[in-house]
Amino acid sequence: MKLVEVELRRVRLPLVAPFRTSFGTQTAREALLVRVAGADSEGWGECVAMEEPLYSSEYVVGAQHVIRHHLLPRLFSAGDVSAARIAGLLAPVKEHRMAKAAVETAVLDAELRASGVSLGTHLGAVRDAVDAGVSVGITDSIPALLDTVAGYLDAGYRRVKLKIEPGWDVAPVAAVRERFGDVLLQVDANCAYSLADASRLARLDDLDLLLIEQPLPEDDLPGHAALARRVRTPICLDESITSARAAAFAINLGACAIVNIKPGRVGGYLEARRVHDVCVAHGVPVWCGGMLETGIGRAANVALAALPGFTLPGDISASDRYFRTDVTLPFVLQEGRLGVPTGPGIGVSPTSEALDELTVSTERITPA
Ligand code: OSB
Ligand code: MG
Repeated sequence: MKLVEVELRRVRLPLVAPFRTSFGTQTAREALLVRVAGADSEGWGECVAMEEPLYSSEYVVGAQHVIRHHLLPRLFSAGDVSAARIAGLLAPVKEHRMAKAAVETAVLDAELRASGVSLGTHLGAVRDAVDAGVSVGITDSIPALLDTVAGYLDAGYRRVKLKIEPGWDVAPVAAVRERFGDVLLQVDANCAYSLADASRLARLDDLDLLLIEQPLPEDDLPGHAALARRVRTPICLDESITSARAAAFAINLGACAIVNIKPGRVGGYLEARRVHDVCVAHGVPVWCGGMLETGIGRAANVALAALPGFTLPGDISASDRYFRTDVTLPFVLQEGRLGVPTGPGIGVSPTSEALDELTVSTERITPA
């Protein structure tokens, strides 16, 4: 397609409850939506960068700047762009994967809408619904955590992930295991530990966790490999996995036995599929991570999670776990699962009422 106009729309969605992790507390999701328009097609993508650069170096205002000033000029001057060519066209710009992913997704959505093919079908989905997991933030007390988890299990979630950090790990996780029996349970540290904490993390081994996600800093693959030799619980990487090549390297080093795939973190859904393929080839299970997406990003994540290698439930929850009002029609749990959209492209669009209510700013960019 030839891009005629690109709209960068910042939306702000209050969270139904604060979400606390080792890197900070979120009370709202400020998201960047990208709409691309061609002569007779349009498509949507969501940039998953957060408001501040605390999960990774990208952040929403920076992503908007890089899209406007460094990514779009390359696409405008390329003439006819297809999603498959975008990574190559944008390769001169270092990193900024979340920004690149949002643009590539919007173009891919426009192409698929024009040809009437769903993203799930395009990527190779083999399921029409995916198991929903829920990521539970750090709370003020163990009783508060137990109440929160009880609510999610009542709602039907099929797997629970607890955020941990030094000072909030063995005791709360043990309390959840004790109270809720054989629920599928895992933990996520967002880089908050060091190798010196290996014996502490090994105390989680008795709690039958599916995995420990990203215990050490993202650049410490040797540390994760050493830790993996000292704990029985499988190590899963999130922040460290920035590409299919990074995944292959980490797996070969013994730094992880499971991979969390987040399309934004690896530069888009096409690279995410390659990460999946590399992991499947190595016998490494994958699951789809989340970044508190609106319905736009969620729709695409559900499609990805329907690929065959996604054998563990993802951080893909219903809209009401995050927001009172989503930008799309809400994703709703059905027996602990979310249906894969079947319409063309990502299969959903923002509703104009929600956009009117939630938009903070709109920037429209046309080729010079
Ligand atoms: O590390 O997986 C993470 C949210 C924001 C940034 C990083 C992470 C998360 C989550 C929430 O764990 C996943 C979700 O429900 O979207
Ligand atoms: Mg994580």
